[in-house]
Amino acid sequence: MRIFADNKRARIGAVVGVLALLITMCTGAAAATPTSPEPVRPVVSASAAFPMTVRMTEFRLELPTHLAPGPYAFNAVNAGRIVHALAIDGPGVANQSTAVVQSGQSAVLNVTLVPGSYRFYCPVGRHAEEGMEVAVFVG
Ligand SMILES: [Cu+2]
Repeated sequence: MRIFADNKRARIGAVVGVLALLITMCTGAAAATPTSPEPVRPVVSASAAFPMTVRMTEFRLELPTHLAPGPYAFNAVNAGRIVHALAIDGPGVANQSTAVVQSGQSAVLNVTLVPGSYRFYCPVGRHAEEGMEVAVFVG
């Protein structure tokens, strides 16, 4: 019984050691990123889309301008008074867009972002030129 208890303690010690190593590795990777502010990070699972709200008004898009690579589910919320939509253009994403979103409604756009520069904009009328355009750095 005593041997079993020691074994269990040793196994717990090993698990704690591995976790500490993983945390150190993650921290090291974040510290190596030269840009600031720190990117908004997706969930740990590489396959699950990270939900992120993009607020649309006249004439602005509100979202972080620095994101970590990974799959995202952008929830485009129309908080304005007229119709808008969310479109994304960049590496691996060729002008993907939600349908037109009515005032008070929302639509989800699923895209996977890779390191590089992206343009988030509203493709309705001249809304992008009016200010509904955001450059987002992924990395
Ligand atoms: Cu718009």
